[in-house]
Amino acid sequence: MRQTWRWFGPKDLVSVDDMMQAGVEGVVSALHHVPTGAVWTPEEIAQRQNEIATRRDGSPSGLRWDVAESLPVSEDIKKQKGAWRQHIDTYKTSLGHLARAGVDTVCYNFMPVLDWTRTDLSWSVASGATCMRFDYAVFAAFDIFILGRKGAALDYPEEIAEQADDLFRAMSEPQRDALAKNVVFGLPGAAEHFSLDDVRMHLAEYDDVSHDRLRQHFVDFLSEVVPVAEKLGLRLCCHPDDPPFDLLGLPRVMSTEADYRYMTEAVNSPANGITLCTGSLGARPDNDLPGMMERLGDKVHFLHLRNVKRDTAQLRGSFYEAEHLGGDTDMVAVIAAVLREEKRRRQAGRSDASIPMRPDHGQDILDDHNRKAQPGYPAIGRLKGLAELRGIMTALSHPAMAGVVESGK
Ligand code: DNO
Repeated sequence: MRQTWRWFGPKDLVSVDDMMQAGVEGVVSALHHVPTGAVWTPEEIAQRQNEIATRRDGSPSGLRWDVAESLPVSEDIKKQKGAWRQHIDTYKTSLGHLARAGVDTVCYNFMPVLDWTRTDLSWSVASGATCMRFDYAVFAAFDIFILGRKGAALDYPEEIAEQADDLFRAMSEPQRDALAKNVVFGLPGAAEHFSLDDVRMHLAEYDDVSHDRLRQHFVDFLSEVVPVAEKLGLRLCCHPDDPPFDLLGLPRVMSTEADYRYMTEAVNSPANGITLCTGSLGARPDNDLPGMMERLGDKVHFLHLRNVKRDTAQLRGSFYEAEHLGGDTDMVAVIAAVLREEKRRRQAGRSDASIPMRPDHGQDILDDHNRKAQPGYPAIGRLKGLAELRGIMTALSHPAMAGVVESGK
């Protein structure tokens, strides 16, 4: 595994120098300031590469930009409305520019309107650390009462809708505003910043987009961009829905193993791959992460290693972002499955035998509380996650463990 680290660019409060001290081997970044649908130009790409390659004192960092996350897919492409054909051309152009610059792994997602969604960006756990949380009843309160989406109450189990009612009544105006902000404005690095009216307008645009239709639009998009990526020697990798179930009446089509199987088979190419995000997928108890890595591993081009603790056994429910080894996903089993996949690749002579991973998110601990970097991307909490994951990777890669890792026991 190649140990990478997400960097939001020069505005990131965690610097290139910081990530070097965390011992990372490569960098994940994006041109967040370029509006979705516009070309990532060679000049802008070169500038970001240069920023990554340079320490604060001007000396070389030795780091390179390995993964683009995300090259965003426009709403027009997802809906097949407006400028969608032009946006697909733009996407292909940006892929060409990235390939020529040597950035060969490109992550994206296909979630309508909202990317990852949380109700609390700073939720306290017993240790005094804070983390992000998705509370289903609080989210329902936002949807039914703050956003006021028509028919929203019917999308929730009765007891959740009742809890949402109580929660909403107990909230002060500032608390309601803060919740709306967490849900719609809290996305790290998002180019767009939505108001509630923007969200309402976007939702209305999806009135006639069912799951099947969104899935078809996704396949249409892949049919266009995957052959281009394949020729360029790129690896595209789709990030799962987070959380992995429908929100706000919008369809979500990348939430399960079956979804991944469908999309990788619909356009079968080594360039059409997966970002296995154990945190996003792990919010659903029916996603067996070690098994998914074992079965889909061949197509996994990028790993987000993160853990969540679920409140319930329901398919849709609340969860919080646990420590990397502390949640419901068996991280040791996932890493063992990754190591087996890497071994298969080495034996097959594949050039992508070392899969880039990043410690995804992290709890805010110690000095993170003062630094206040991007939600989910603290310096120390992430470093702790990386150190723990690295420990497992190192131990399981030791010759003494060879038999154990290979037998999957
Ligand atoms: C959240 C991230 C996501 C991810 C996109 C990929 O922390 O993992 O925002 O970058 O969904 O397109």
